[in-house]
Amino acid sequence: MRAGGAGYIFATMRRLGLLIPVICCGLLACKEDDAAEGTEAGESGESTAASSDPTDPDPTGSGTQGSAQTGDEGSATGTSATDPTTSTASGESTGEDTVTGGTTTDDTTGGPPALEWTFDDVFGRANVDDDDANGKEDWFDGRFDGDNELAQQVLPGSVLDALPAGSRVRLTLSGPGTDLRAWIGDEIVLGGTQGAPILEHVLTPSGGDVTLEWEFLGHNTQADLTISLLDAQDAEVENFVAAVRASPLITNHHLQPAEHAWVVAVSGGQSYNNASMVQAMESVLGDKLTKVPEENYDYDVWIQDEFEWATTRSSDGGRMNVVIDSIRNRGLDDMPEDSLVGPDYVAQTWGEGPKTSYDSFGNLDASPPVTVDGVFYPFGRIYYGRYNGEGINAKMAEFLVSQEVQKPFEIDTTWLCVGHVDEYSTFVPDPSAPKGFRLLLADVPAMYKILDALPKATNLPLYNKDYGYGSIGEIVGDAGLRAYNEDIQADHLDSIRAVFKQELGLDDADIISVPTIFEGINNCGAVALTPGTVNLAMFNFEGEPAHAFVPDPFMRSTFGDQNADPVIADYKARMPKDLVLHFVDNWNVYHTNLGEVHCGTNVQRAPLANWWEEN
Ligand SMILES: [Ca+2]
Ligand SMILES: [Ca+2]
Ligand SMILES: [Ca+2]
Repeated sequence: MRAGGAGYIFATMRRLGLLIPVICCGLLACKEDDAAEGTEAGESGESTAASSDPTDPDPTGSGTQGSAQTGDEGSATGTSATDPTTSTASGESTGEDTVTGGTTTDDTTGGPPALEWTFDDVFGRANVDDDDANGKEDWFDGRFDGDNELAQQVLPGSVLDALPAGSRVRLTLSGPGTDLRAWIGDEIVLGGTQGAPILEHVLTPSGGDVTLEWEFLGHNTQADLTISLLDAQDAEVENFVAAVRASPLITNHHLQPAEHAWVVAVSGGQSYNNASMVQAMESVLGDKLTKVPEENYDYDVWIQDEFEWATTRSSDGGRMNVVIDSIRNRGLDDMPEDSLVGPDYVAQTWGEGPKTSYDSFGNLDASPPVTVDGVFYPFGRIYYGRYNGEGINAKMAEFLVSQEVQKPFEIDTTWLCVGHVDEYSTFVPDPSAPKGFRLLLADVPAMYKILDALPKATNLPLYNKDYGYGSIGEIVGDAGLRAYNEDIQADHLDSIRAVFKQELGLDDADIISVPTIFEGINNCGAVALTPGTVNLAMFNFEGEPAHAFVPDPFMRSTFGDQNADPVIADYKARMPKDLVLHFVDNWNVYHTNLGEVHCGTNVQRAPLANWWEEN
């Protein structure tokens, strides 16, 4: 059976009459019983009407930055993939399809070389950027010089020129015909154009290569191209099925090298000032850190929440940098358009309607590569807070599911006030770990174990100022707080741990428990009381040590002396040795405003694996 709803294409390659099934592997993270994944999320119905005419001066699909997406995967392979088990039973016996006319004959007779009727698959990327800076997504522009999102597929002259006289080549497209198209020169020969898509094109070889240039409307668009050899009587004597696919949109995980980082610098006096944190980052990152001016963006420091970096890549080496722009739309809303978007850089939005805190991208993350029940996910798996229909916008979730390769899973953040997955989880690289990483998970008993062993008289000036706990003793002696936290562990964190283990194939050795206790906010939910040290910024640049910027827990009397902080000492002992830890003051600007370092930073990362090679 086929897997993934669309990803696997059994191309039938007949060579000298032998039927050889080939799996064209562009899709990862698939196995047979994944077949239902992602097949319902296509939105081709919305995208096709507006997109079909590249010369249309005012396509209504200009809203496709975000809404026009992949085709109906259900039909993408439904008509063309050849099941090898049924093909062999169809009566095509050895020798039956031998091409005659001089190019091919049976090896046993010692004739001329066999015709190899095989062609390259196409692994491109959607043309969603604006290379010509005309304010219009390039798919809607038609052809222009400098548009680098077209993927070439060459039908080699070495094959075409050797065909018997009178031969022709028929190209048949099956799949979401309006969401992709093939050009020969300035002519669209297949796929989306004005009116109905062109599904068939017959060409007469006239010497030399024929180059198809494929263009895609949405990410992860998939189709099959059947390349048939017709004899002088137009009878089919050979065919080959090539996969034609646009890159899925792939989000980043923390094992990918960082390329650049952003933080919003604020300096609103003593009580609203992150200068020491920013300076600590700058001393390590230098010009790889952009300090975003607060005044440009309404003093919105939550840059993790406004956008998420992702990439699409093509097998010709091309890369599109996609800023998934949240529907959060607070102060930083314009920042991607102001300073990130340009050729090969695009901002796209999925989802609409009433936005909630769940739509911030502190609530969207991806694990490092994992193997789960024998299925390898080379790009990890996406996870986001969504539980019983409450969580990240359904359209956003649907889109991420439709990209298939990072098979998302939902996890519960509804018990939190802010409601983001980064409030209790993150991943850090660890070369010494069995899987090369550790999952950090917030853990209540681990914090009480530290605090219960400390002198109760230890003063806690910052906790006193903002939470009314003047000492360690006042925290550990608050029976209500302890009961509340024990419930959080039993009711939420234990099951979250189980979900991570199941969905990512982890065991306890892969997980580091990170001491954290929460407080409850009336009619809202839980927030970290002790700074959420899972909520860290992972800055790991190629060829440099991995630096983690972690909220200073301030579990001490004297601010300046981090060596006197028992929570820091404990944290250092738990973390991977290769990680360089920086404890930064995020108390006033972030912690007491219900976020931490991760919420206040954003990182662009380099892709690692090639989706078209993995299987
Ligand atoms: Ca354009
Ligand atoms: Ca382009
Ligand atoms: Ca481009």
